[in-house]
Amino acid sequence: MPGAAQPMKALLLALSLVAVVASARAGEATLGDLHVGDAYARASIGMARSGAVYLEIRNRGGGDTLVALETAVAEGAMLHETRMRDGVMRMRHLAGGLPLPAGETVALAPGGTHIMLMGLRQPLREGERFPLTLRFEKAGEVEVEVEVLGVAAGAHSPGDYRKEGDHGHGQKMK
Ligand SMILES: [Cu+2]
Repeated sequence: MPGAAQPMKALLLALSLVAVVASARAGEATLGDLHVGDAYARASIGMARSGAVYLEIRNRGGGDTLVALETAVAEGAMLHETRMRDGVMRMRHLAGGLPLPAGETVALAPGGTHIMLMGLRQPLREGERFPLTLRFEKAGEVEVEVEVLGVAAGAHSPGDYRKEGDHGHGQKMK
């Protein structure tokens, strides 16, 4: 049946287009040379008033800085870095923003730099999504849909500041 192949091909093409559109929406956004990907939050526990968002930003252009964040689900959203000091994990506000060097990918991950949500207005439930606005010093603003994953999501990720060209997991840049 030579005639049957064409409709099938058309159907497969349509399905793959749907898949592309869907993956471009969840947890991803593009603004000029900046691409935000893998944006997710961990589900909040009980009545917890804080949460954390992780994502990565690929910068194909010149250097920029992530300077501010805003979301409807929390009273405030700010950049934190996590550091071990005297054997204790401490979080520190990155007051100057997060530098995005030209041509590099900066990854925020559990145990490292993260976006802290303070004063949650609602619990973050697994499977839900919420919008987060990122403001860059030069590029301007972009909104990304953050996916809420499980409470321990990302626990095995390689950590902070992965650079492009650094292949495979478990290789940490120092
Ligand atoms: Cu924090």
